[in-house]
Amino acid sequence: MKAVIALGANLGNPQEQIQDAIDLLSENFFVVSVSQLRETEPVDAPGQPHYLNGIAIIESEIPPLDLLRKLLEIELAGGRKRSVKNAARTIDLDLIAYGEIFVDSPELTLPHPRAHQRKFVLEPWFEIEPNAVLPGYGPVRELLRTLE
Ligand code: PH2
Ligand code: MG
Ligand code: MG
Repeated sequence: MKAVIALGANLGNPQEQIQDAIDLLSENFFVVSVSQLRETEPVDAPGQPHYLNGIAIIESEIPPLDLLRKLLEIELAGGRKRSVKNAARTIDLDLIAYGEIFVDSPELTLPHPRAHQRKFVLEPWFEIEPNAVLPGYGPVRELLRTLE
């Protein structure tokens, strides 16, 4: 199954931290593709530094919660500290979609509940997969159009 992972960082050296996270992803999974990284305006995070954002698509067959835990492990390796919601961070790896799996648990919601509203997720995803569909929400192309 393909898993779509959003990459983000806005503290320290975002470029380097995202590259390190991609390296760790590729030690654990087959990385199908990685988008360009782009600087984006912080969303719901007033006064923070700009983010660097991108998307990685990997191939995986492990259960969704195991995949989530692996992503959290990679975040920890990248110096991620958790404080308040949406605090600035050295590295953020968000599981956006995992095949056609739907999950609604306290630990994980799949697909990601806010991905359909976030250009910083949809634009890089569209770049590497123009025909992508966000399960339950529709084609990424259409979602982007409604955000214009
Ligand atoms: N992540 C957030 C909150 N706001 N804004 C941008 N531009 N990029 C992000 O990755 C981001 C954000 C919480 O995860
Ligand atoms: Mg996030
Ligand atoms: Mg996150």
